[in-house]
Amino acid sequence: MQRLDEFLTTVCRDVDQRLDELIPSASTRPRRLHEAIRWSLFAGGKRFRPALLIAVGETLGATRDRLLTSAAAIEMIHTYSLIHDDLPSMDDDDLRRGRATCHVQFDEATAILAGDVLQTLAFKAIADDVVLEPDVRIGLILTISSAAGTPVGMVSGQQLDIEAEGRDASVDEILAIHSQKTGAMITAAAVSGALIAGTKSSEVESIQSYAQGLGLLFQITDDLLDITQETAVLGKTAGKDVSSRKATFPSVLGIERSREMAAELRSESGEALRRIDRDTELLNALLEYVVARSR
Ligand code: GRG
Repeated sequence: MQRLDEFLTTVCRDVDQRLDELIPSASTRPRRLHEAIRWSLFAGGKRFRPALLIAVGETLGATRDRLLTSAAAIEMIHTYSLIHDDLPSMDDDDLRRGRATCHVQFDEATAILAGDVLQTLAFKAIADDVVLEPDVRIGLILTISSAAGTPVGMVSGQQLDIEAEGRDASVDEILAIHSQKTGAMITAAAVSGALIAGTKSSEVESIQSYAQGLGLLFQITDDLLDITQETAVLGKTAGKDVSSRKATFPSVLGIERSREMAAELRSESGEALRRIDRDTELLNALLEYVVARSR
């Protein structure tokens, strides 16, 4: 869809520009830290979470100027999670976004610190975002910190994921792991767009339902791509879930049932969008994008 392609192109351009403004330059001391952050951040990620935040915000009437810093902050937290996920003590990966992982290119200590400081810079950027009213900034910090943390956020989901490795997991377990590990930040991105637009609570609830389905759909597609796609296209090691005996949707449900579940989630998210009295074409197109993505 041409409108989505154009939208994603402008989002990548604008978010990268804002990230460049918010992150210390590579020549700022300590240079190695800032080089490491920039190595992982500007490595060609899809910018899906910023795109979702901006798509929701613009659909609900916010200007891009109000959305960009929060979109960049969400991407900083996402990139920190990827840097830490790739560490030897976690997934021990050497390829991410088509290049060497941060700890391989630099060293483990620098990668840990780069991840840590991406998280602190993200919350500082939101707190400092003078185009937003103070109560909106507090709402964003609460929403995003809850989604990134525990007890039902990205870090708790990562812990559950590690604990489930190498053994059979139930459907309920897999849903808990992925709604926390991947879904929480995707939902927070969408809700943040709605908060910045000053949306009424009934619409925020519909956006939340849409994004919860979208988050699980994103993960099921990710699990299927790990089996069906090549390393060169993914930009990360294909087949890693199977070799590490990860708890994934296909490992628990099988490939066919995972595909059926993806179709059900797609339809439930579409239903949630129909409850919003706006032009939701872009948000629908993002659903299709997640179903059809190849990397
Ligand atoms: C280490 C605290 C901590 C959390 C790690 C997000 C995460 C939790 C781990 C990433 C591992 C992974 C492959 C998760 C599956 C779904 C996912 C988040 C994929 C990566 O996101 P994309 O596809 O990546 O948006 P790009 O590179 O395009 O940004």
